[in-house]
Amino acid sequence: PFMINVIKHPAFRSGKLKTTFIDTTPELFLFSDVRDRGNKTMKYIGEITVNGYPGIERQEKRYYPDPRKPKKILPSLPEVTPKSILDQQGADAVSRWVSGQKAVLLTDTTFRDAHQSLLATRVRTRDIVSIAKQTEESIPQLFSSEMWGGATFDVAYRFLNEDPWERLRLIRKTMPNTLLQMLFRGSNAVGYSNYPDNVIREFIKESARQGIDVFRIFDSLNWVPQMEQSILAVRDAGKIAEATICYTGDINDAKRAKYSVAYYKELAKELEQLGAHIIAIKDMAGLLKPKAAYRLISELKDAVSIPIHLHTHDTSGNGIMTYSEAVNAGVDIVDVAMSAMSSSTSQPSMSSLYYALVDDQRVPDVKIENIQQVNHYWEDVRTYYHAFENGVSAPQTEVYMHEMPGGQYSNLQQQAKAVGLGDRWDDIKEMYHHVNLMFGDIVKVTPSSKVVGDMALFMVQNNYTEDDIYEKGDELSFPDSVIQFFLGDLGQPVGGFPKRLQKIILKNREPLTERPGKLAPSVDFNEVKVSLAEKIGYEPSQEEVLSYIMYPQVFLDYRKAYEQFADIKVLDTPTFFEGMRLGERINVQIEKGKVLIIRLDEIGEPDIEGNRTLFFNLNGQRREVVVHDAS
Ligand code: 3PY
Ligand code: ZN
Repeated sequence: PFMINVIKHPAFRSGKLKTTFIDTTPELFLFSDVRDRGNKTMKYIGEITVNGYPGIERQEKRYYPDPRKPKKILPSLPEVTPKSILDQQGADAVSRWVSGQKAVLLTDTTFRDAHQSLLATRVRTRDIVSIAKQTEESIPQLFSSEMWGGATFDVAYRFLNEDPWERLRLIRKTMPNTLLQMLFRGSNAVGYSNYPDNVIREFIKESARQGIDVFRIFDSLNWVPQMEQSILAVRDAGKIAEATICYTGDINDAKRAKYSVAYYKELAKELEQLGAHIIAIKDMAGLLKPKAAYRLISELKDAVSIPIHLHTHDTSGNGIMTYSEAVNAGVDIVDVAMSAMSSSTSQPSMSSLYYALVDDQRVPDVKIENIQQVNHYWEDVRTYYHAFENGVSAPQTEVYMHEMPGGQYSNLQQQAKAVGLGDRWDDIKEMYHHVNLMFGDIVKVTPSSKVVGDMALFMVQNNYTEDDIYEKGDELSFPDSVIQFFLGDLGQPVGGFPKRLQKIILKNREPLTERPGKLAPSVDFNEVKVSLAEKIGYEPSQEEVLSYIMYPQVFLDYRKAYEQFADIKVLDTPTFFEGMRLGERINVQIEKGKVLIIRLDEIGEPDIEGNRTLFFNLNGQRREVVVHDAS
């Protein structure tokens, strides 16, 4: 085909072909490059069209509207933005500026926690970047946009065939005037286990270099030593260290004395001492009831002099009321999401909060008309992800019983379905509550929440009761995450481990009492770089080395998929998840000025090996793709 193309070229036909032909006609190479991309893209589309997207049921592709975009954005330029203060005067100045604001400030979680909590973290870079510029223009007064970290890092590579670093760079470029915020799991960074201190420091340095301004640093057991290194690294990078208290229990319930107001105040003071610029209250399950919010925020405002940033989930349906009380008590910043991506297991709605406070002196300084237009986009885009909806369409007050974080709810449900326990979801929630008590009532958030979830699944799957664990525990092989937790690999829980259960689970192994990161030998980045280079065939960047350290197999699988399908983040989302309909035509812009026009003409019957031939038309030429039908 390359030769045919050469022969058809006007310069060749005119007979004026010179030896410099190749040099002066680079479009021929573009052509072969486009063709190669086309083949890889059709291979992906063929795979999805025939076999469906992994993890969801294969289905006929639906018809989706083009998402609505804001038509007329009302200008609402603030004099200064927190981003300009950070860049010009540093993190302490941002902290002071926040404290001086009368209106409550907002963080928009639409790009991170909202979809992690509603749609199993599946929202793709393309759908975020498409609205990023207009989001910034519509709400330039945001304190920050939470758009990275948590589960998004892992899920981007593992399920979306995307590079999370590239997502960060693209959003950074599109939203230059907004503080970009990430969720950072302290010693676990963006993973599920502890990493050596030098990995934590290097990860923060690289994320800051690529555009993160605010690091919300938490530890899944509220163990302060696990956050210290991260706070220092963020300060060294000149960025904002938002040190975090995870909220669990109920400060107004005398039976949950472990997690009292005094406990939270002590924690806040310690974190301020360590150099935090802001204290975050991370109510990851949405357990902070309205009156408790008033009390907690009031007392924390007295205890520390830095701003308080409140994060909650609306699972119970009480989120706006909790925020309203927190605003009365003087909270500085709250986390909200675009309405279409809010409520239930996600954050409360930005526009609901606006209207709830509209006659209040602390009403957020935003243009509601702008927010509503951006929201139209999300109303449409959310429909692309219908297969990942977690089924929670109404308030779930039983969250006060099971205490499952919003971000875990949809993921654990998927996990349960995957092991055939979909119909026992109510039992799993009940068991989750029970396991928490067996573990001594611990803080439950990634990764400690995963330990509780794994144990609950294990017990429900095998029909074990609590008594079974104590009586037969010596012969049982517990899930790895549970063993690691009791070994102290995630750190020390508040009040220590329950000794009897720890003995049963560890058998004869000795638990750690020190900080795991302190004992872990430093990683030699150069050594990793060399061994990774051998595996992927080129010299990796520092960000790739970091990704590989955190997720070795996931990263290698991503590279393999990339070799096979090239960069498929350019595909529109319906095609990405559902493939193509017969006769459908799509345009795929692979770069500026390079478009693949792909039409699916025919899907052949499977041959004796189960392979189907799909006939496509790529930019006017007929092409075949063979796909194995796994059904
Ligand atoms: C995460 O760590 O991913 C969370 O969102 C915890 O709430
Ligand atoms: Zn959250």
